[in-house]
Amino acid sequence: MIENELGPLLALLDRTTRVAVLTGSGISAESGIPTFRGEQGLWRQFRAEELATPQAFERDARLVWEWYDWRRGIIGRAEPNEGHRTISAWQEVFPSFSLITQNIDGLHERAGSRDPVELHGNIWKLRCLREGTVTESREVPLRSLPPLCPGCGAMLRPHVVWFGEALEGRVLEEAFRRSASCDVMFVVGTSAIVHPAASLPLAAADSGAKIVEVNPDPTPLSRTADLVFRGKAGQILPLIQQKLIQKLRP
Ligand code: BV8
Repeated sequence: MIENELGPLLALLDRTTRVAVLTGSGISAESGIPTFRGEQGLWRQFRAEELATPQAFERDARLVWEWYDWRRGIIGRAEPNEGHRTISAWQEVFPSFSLITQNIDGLHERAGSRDPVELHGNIWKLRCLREGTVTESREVPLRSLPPLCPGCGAMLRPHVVWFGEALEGRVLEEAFRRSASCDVMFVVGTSAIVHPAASLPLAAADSGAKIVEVNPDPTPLSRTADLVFRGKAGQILPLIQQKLIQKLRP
Protein backbone atom coordinates (compact mmCIF):
# COMPACT_ATOMS: atom_id res chain seq x y z
CA MET A 1 0.00 0.00 0.00
CA ILE A 2 1.44 3.28 -1.13
CA GLU A 3 0.70 4.82 2.27
CA ASN A 4 3.47 2.78 3.92
CA GLU A 5 5.99 3.88 1.33
CA LEU A 6 5.51 7.58 1.96
CA GLY A 7 7.92 7.70 4.93
CA PRO A 8 11.13 8.27 2.96
CA LEU A 9 9.40 10.85 0.75
CA LEU A 10 8.03 12.79 3.72
CA ALA A 11 11.47 12.74 5.36
CA LEU A 12 12.98 14.03 2.10
CA LEU A 13 10.36 16.78 1.76
CA ASP A 14 10.96 17.75 5.40
CA ARG A 15 14.42 19.03 4.47
CA THR A 16 13.40 20.38 1.05
CA THR A 17 12.51 23.95 0.14
CA ARG A 18 12.75 23.86 -3.67
CA VAL A 19 10.33 21.52 -5.46
CA ALA A 20 9.71 21.22 -9.22
CA VAL A 21 7.07 19.13 -10.97
CA LEU A 22 7.21 17.88 -14.58
CA THR A 23 3.93 16.52 -15.95
CA GLY A 24 2.85 14.65 -19.07
CA SER A 25 -0.50 13.57 -20.44
CA GLY A 26 -0.98 11.00 -17.65
CA ILE A 27 -1.87 13.76 -15.17
CA SER A 28 -4.92 14.56 -17.34
CA ALA A 29 -5.96 10.93 -17.87
CA GLU A 30 -8.29 11.05 -14.82
CA SER A 31 -9.91 14.13 -16.34
CA GLY A 32 -10.97 11.94 -19.25
CA ILE A 33 -8.36 13.16 -21.73
CA PRO A 34 -6.75 10.25 -23.64
CA THR A 35 -2.98 9.93 -23.20
CA PHE A 36 -0.75 9.54 -26.22
CA ARG A 37 0.61 6.06 -25.97
CA GLY A 38 -1.78 4.18 -23.73
CA GLU A 39 -4.31 1.54 -24.96
CA GLN A 40 -6.88 4.23 -25.70
CA GLY A 41 -4.03 6.57 -26.61
CA LEU A 42 -4.52 9.40 -29.05
CA TRP A 43 -1.70 8.19 -31.25
CA ARG A 44 -3.40 4.82 -31.74
CA GLN A 45 -6.79 5.87 -32.93
CA PHE A 46 -5.91 8.82 -35.08
CA ARG A 47 -2.51 8.02 -36.65
CA ALA A 48 -1.46 11.00 -34.54
CA GLU A 49 2.24 10.48 -35.06
CA GLU A 50 1.50 11.54 -38.63
CA LEU A 51 -0.87 14.32 -37.57
CA ALA A 52 1.25 16.26 -35.03
CA THR A 53 3.87 17.22 -37.65
CA PRO A 54 4.48 20.20 -39.99
CA GLN A 55 4.42 17.78 -42.94
CA ALA A 56 0.91 16.59 -42.07
CA PHE A 57 -0.25 20.20 -41.82
CA GLU A 58 1.39 21.01 -45.14
CA ARG A 59 -0.30 17.98 -46.72
CA ASP A 60 -3.77 18.38 -45.22
CA ALA A 61 -4.30 21.35 -42.88
CA ARG A 62 -8.03 20.62 -42.65
CA LEU A 63 -7.47 17.02 -41.44
CA VAL A 64 -4.98 18.19 -38.81
CA TRP A 65 -7.40 20.91 -37.71
CA GLU A 66 -10.25 18.37 -37.49
CA TRP A 67 -8.09 16.34 -35.08
CA TYR A 68 -7.28 19.39 -32.95
CA ASP A 69 -10.90 20.57 -33.02
CA TRP A 70 -11.96 17.10 -31.77
CA ARG A 71 -9.35 17.28 -28.98
CA ARG A 72 -10.43 20.85 -28.08
CA GLY A 73 -13.95 19.47 -27.69
CA ILE A 74 -12.79 16.76 -25.24
CA ILE A 75 -10.54 19.14 -23.31
CA GLY A 76 -13.26 21.83 -23.24
CA ARG A 77 -15.57 19.38 -21.43
CA ALA A 78 -12.84 18.16 -19.04
CA GLU A 79 -12.27 19.41 -15.51
CA PRO A 80 -8.96 19.52 -13.63
CA ASN A 81 -8.64 16.52 -11.30
CA GLU A 82 -7.23 16.03 -7.78
CA GLY A 83 -3.75 15.67 -9.27
CA HIS A 84 -3.87 19.10 -10.93
CA ARG A 85 -5.38 20.62 -7.79
CA THR A 86 -2.72 19.17 -5.49
CA ILE A 87 0.04 20.56 -7.69
CA SER A 88 -1.68 23.95 -7.56
CA ALA A 89 -1.87 23.72 -3.72
CA TRP A 90 1.87 22.98 -3.55
CA GLN A 91 2.55 26.56 -4.70
CA GLU A 92 1.67 27.55 -1.10
CA VAL A 93 3.29 24.52 0.61
CA PHE A 94 6.88 24.75 -0.62
CA PRO A 95 8.91 27.97 -0.32
CA SER A 96 10.13 27.53 -3.89
CA PHE A 97 7.85 25.70 -6.30
CA SER A 98 7.82 25.42 -10.09
CA LEU A 99 5.79 23.52 -12.66
CA ILE A 100 6.79 22.38 -16.15
CA THR A 101 4.26 20.60 -18.33
CA GLN A 102 4.36 18.81 -21.68
CA ASN A 103 0.58 19.08 -21.88
CA ILE A 104 -1.25 21.52 -24.11
CA ASP A 105 -4.66 21.17 -22.39
CA GLY A 106 -4.35 24.15 -20.03
CA LEU A 107 -5.78 22.16 -17.09
CA HIS A 108 -2.95 23.16 -14.73
CA GLU A 109 -3.86 26.85 -15.05
CA ARG A 110 -7.56 26.04 -14.65
CA ALA A 111 -6.63 24.27 -11.39
CA GLY A 112 -4.86 27.43 -10.17
CA SER A 113 -1.23 26.86 -11.15
CA ARG A 114 0.07 30.37 -11.80
CA ASP A 115 2.99 30.11 -14.18
CA PRO A 116 3.48 26.67 -15.67
CA VAL A 117 6.15 26.35 -18.35
CA GLU A 118 4.11 24.95 -21.27
CA LEU A 119 6.86 23.18 -23.18
CA HIS A 120 4.69 22.15 -26.14
CA GLY A 121 2.35 25.15 -26.33
CA ASN A 122 -1.36 25.34 -25.67
CA ILE A 123 -4.28 23.92 -27.66
CA TRP A 124 -6.40 27.06 -27.02
CA LYS A 125 -3.84 29.27 -28.76
CA LEU A 126 -3.65 29.77 -32.53
CA ARG A 127 -0.77 31.24 -34.51
CA CYS A 128 -0.99 33.18 -37.80
CA LEU A 129 1.17 31.54 -40.46
CA ARG A 130 1.91 34.92 -42.03
CA GLU A 131 2.26 37.35 -39.11
CA GLY A 132 3.25 34.89 -36.36
CA THR A 133 0.79 36.58 -34.01
CA VAL A 134 -0.71 34.30 -31.34
CA THR A 135 -4.35 34.63 -30.31
CA GLU A 136 -6.48 32.57 -27.93
CA SER A 137 -9.85 31.07 -28.87
CA ARG A 138 -12.04 28.82 -26.72
CA GLU A 139 -14.59 28.40 -29.52
CA VAL A 140 -15.69 24.73 -29.68
CA PRO A 141 -16.20 23.58 -32.36
CA LEU A 142 -14.29 26.15 -34.42
CA ARG A 143 -16.60 27.93 -36.82
CA SER A 144 -14.39 27.24 -39.88
CA LEU A 145 -11.61 24.74 -40.52
CA PRO A 146 -8.89 25.67 -41.06
CA PRO A 147 -9.45 28.94 -39.11
CA LEU A 148 -8.22 32.15 -40.73
CA CYS A 149 -6.45 35.11 -39.16
CA PRO A 150 -8.98 37.88 -38.37
CA GLY A 151 -6.21 40.39 -39.11
CA CYS A 152 -4.72 39.35 -42.45
CA GLY A 153 -6.88 36.40 -43.54
CA ALA A 154 -3.94 33.94 -43.63
CA MET A 155 -4.38 30.43 -42.24
CA LEU A 156 -3.94 29.87 -38.50
CA ARG A 157 -2.17 26.81 -37.02
CA PRO A 158 -2.38 25.40 -33.51
CA HIS A 159 0.19 27.16 -31.29
CA VAL A 160 1.73 23.85 -30.28
CA VAL A 161 5.13 22.23 -30.93
CA TRP A 162 4.93 19.40 -33.46
CA PHE A 163 7.39 16.52 -33.85
CA GLY A 164 10.45 17.73 -35.72
CA GLU A 165 9.86 21.33 -34.57
CA ALA A 166 12.14 23.04 -32.09
CA LEU A 167 10.66 24.18 -28.79
CA GLU A 168 10.70 27.94 -28.22
CA GLY A 169 14.22 28.82 -27.01
CA ARG A 170 13.23 30.89 -24.00
CA VAL A 171 10.64 28.28 -22.93
CA LEU A 172 13.20 25.49 -23.02
CA GLU A 173 15.78 27.67 -21.27
CA GLU A 174 13.34 28.40 -18.43
CA ALA A 175 12.46 24.70 -18.16
CA PHE A 176 16.13 23.76 -17.78
CA ARG A 177 16.68 26.63 -15.31
CA ARG A 178 13.83 25.38 -13.13
CA SER A 179 15.05 21.77 -13.41
CA ALA A 180 18.58 22.74 -12.37
CA SER A 181 17.41 24.75 -9.36
CA CYS A 182 15.26 22.30 -7.42
CA ASP A 183 16.03 19.80 -4.64
CA VAL A 184 13.19 17.43 -5.54
CA MET A 185 11.56 16.93 -8.95
CA PHE A 186 8.28 15.03 -9.17
CA VAL A 187 7.89 13.46 -12.64
CA VAL A 188 4.19 12.75 -13.04
CA GLY A 189 2.29 10.99 -15.83
CA THR A 190 4.87 10.91 -18.59
CA SER A 191 6.33 8.00 -20.53
CA ALA A 192 9.60 9.97 -20.50
CA ILE A 193 10.40 9.24 -24.15
CA VAL A 194 9.71 12.59 -25.83
CA HIS A 195 12.76 14.83 -26.01
CA PRO A 196 13.93 17.36 -25.03
CA ALA A 197 11.34 17.16 -22.18
CA ALA A 198 12.63 13.73 -21.17
CA SER A 199 16.07 15.18 -20.42
CA LEU A 200 14.74 17.63 -17.81
CA PRO A 201 14.76 15.07 -14.94
CA LEU A 202 18.32 14.15 -15.92
CA ALA A 203 19.29 17.84 -15.70
CA ALA A 204 17.63 18.01 -12.28
CA ALA A 205 19.46 14.90 -11.06
CA ASP A 206 22.77 16.26 -12.42
CA SER A 207 22.20 19.33 -10.23
CA GLY A 208 21.73 17.10 -7.18
CA ALA A 209 17.94 16.88 -7.11
CA LYS A 210 16.11 13.75 -6.00
CA ILE A 211 13.69 12.38 -8.62
CA VAL A 212 10.26 11.10 -7.56
CA GLU A 213 8.26 9.32 -10.29
CA VAL A 214 4.46 8.99 -10.06
CA ASN A 215 3.13 6.67 -12.77
CA PRO A 216 1.08 3.44 -12.84
CA ASP A 217 3.56 1.97 -15.34
CA PRO A 218 7.35 1.74 -15.50
CA THR A 219 9.20 4.19 -17.75
CA PRO A 220 12.85 4.61 -18.85
CA LEU A 221 13.17 6.97 -15.87
CA SER A 222 11.99 4.42 -13.30
CA ARG A 223 15.32 2.70 -12.75
CA THR A 224 17.19 5.92 -12.02
CA ALA A 225 14.46 7.68 -10.02
CA ASP A 226 15.17 7.95 -6.27
CA LEU A 227 11.57 7.15 -5.33
CA VAL A 228 8.85 5.57 -7.50
CA PHE A 229 5.12 5.54 -6.69
CA ARG A 230 3.28 3.07 -8.95
CA GLY A 231 -0.19 4.49 -9.18
CA LYS A 232 -2.47 7.23 -10.48
CA ALA A 233 -1.56 10.88 -9.98
CA GLY A 234 -5.12 11.72 -8.87
CA GLN A 235 -4.74 9.29 -5.98
CA ILE A 236 -1.08 9.53 -5.02
CA LEU A 237 -0.57 13.30 -5.08
CA PRO A 238 -3.54 14.06 -2.77
CA LEU A 239 -2.31 11.32 -0.42
CA ILE A 240 1.13 12.96 -0.23
CA GLN A 241 -0.54 16.33 0.39
CA GLN A 242 -2.70 14.84 3.16
CA LYS A 243 0.38 13.41 4.90
CA LEU A 244 2.25 16.71 4.49
CA ILE A 245 -0.59 18.59 6.14
CA GLN A 246 -0.79 16.02 8.96
CA LYS A 247 2.92 16.59 9.63
CA LEU A 248 2.44 20.36 9.66
CA ARG A 249 -0.61 20.16 11.94
CA PRO A 250 -0.17 16.86 13.87
C1 BV8 B 1 12.69 18.35 -31.47
C2 BV8 B 1 2.30 18.76 -28.79
C3 BV8 B 1 14.50 19.14 -32.73
C4 BV8 B 1 1.48 18.39 -29.96
C5 BV8 B 1 4.00 17.03 -28.50
C6 BV8 B 1 15.11 9.87 -31.04
C7 BV8 B 1 15.68 10.16 -29.82
C8 BV8 B 1 15.43 11.38 -29.20
C9 BV8 B 1 14.59 12.31 -29.78
C10 BV8 B 1 14.01 11.99 -30.98
C11 BV8 B 1 14.28 10.78 -31.62
N1 BV8 B 1 13.57 10.77 -32.77
C12 BV8 B 1 12.88 11.93 -32.89
C13 BV8 B 1 13.16 12.67 -31.82
C14 BV8 B 1 12.67 14.01 -31.53
C15 BV8 B 1 11.24 13.97 -31.03
C16 BV8 B 1 11.00 12.88 -30.02
O1 BV8 B 1 11.36 13.01 -28.87
N2 BV8 B 1 10.37 11.78 -30.47
C17 BV8 B 1 10.11 10.70 -29.54
C18 BV8 B 1 8.75 10.08 -29.87
C19 BV8 B 1 11.24 9.68 -29.65
N3 BV8 B 1 11.06 15.24 -30.40
C20 BV8 B 1 10.70 16.30 -31.15
O2 BV8 B 1 10.44 16.24 -32.32
C21 BV8 B 1 10.68 17.62 -30.41
N4 BV8 B 1 11.42 18.56 -31.19
O3 BV8 B 1 13.33 17.42 -31.08
O4 BV8 B 1 13.17 19.30 -32.30
C22 BV8 B 1 14.83 20.35 -33.50
C23 BV8 B 1 15.82 21.19 -33.01
C24 BV8 B 1 16.17 22.29 -33.77
C25 BV8 B 1 15.49 22.57 -34.96
C26 BV8 B 1 14.48 21.74 -35.42
C27 BV8 B 1 14.13 20.62 -34.69
C28 BV8 B 1 9.27 18.11 -30.26
C29 BV8 B 1 8.51 17.19 -29.34
C30 BV8 B 1 7.14 17.80 -29.03
C31 BV8 B 1 6.08 17.08 -29.80
N5 BV8 B 1 4.77 17.58 -29.40
N6 BV8 B 1 2.81 17.54 -28.15
C32 BV8 B 1 0.18 17.75 -29.57
O5 BV8 B 1 -0.04 17.44 -28.37
O6 BV8 B 1 -0.64 17.57 -30.48
S1 BV8 B 1 4.56 15.67 -27.72
C33 BV8 B 1 3.31 14.82 -26.95
O7 BV8 B 1 3.98 13.75 -26.30
C34 BV8 B 1 2.59 15.55 -25.83
O8 BV8 B 1 3.05 16.84 -25.56
C35 BV8 B 1 2.87 14.66 -24.65
O9 BV8 B 1 2.84 15.30 -23.45
C36 BV8 B 1 4.22 14.23 -25.01
C37 BV8 B 1 4.86 13.17 -24.23
O10 BV8 B 1 3.96 12.12 -24.05
P1 BV8 B 1 3.48 11.86 -22.55
O11 BV8 B 1 2.96 13.14 -22.01
O12 BV8 B 1 4.57 11.20 -21.82
O13 BV8 B 1 2.26 10.93 -22.81
P2 BV8 B 1 2.30 9.35 -23.02
O14 BV8 B 1 0.95 8.91 -23.47
O15 BV8 B 1 3.50 8.98 -23.82
O16 BV8 B 1 2.53 8.80 -21.54
C38 BV8 B 1 1.52 8.98 -20.58
C39 BV8 B 1 2.09 8.40 -19.30
O17 BV8 B 1 1.14 8.64 -18.25
C40 BV8 B 1 2.33 6.90 -19.36
O18 BV8 B 1 3.59 6.61 -18.80
C41 BV8 B 1 1.21 6.32 -18.48
O19 BV8 B 1 1.63 5.18 -17.79
C42 BV8 B 1 0.99 7.45 -17.52
N7 BV8 B 1 -0.36 7.52 -16.93
C43 BV8 B 1 -1.52 7.08 -17.45
N8 BV8 B 1 -2.54 7.35 -16.58
C44 BV8 B 1 -1.96 7.98 -15.51
C45 BV8 B 1 -0.59 8.09 -15.73
N9 BV8 B 1 0.26 8.66 -14.84
C46 BV8 B 1 -0.28 9.13 -13.70
N10 BV8 B 1 -1.60 9.08 -13.42
C47 BV8 B 1 -2.47 8.51 -14.29
N11 BV8 B 1 -3.78 8.44 -14.00
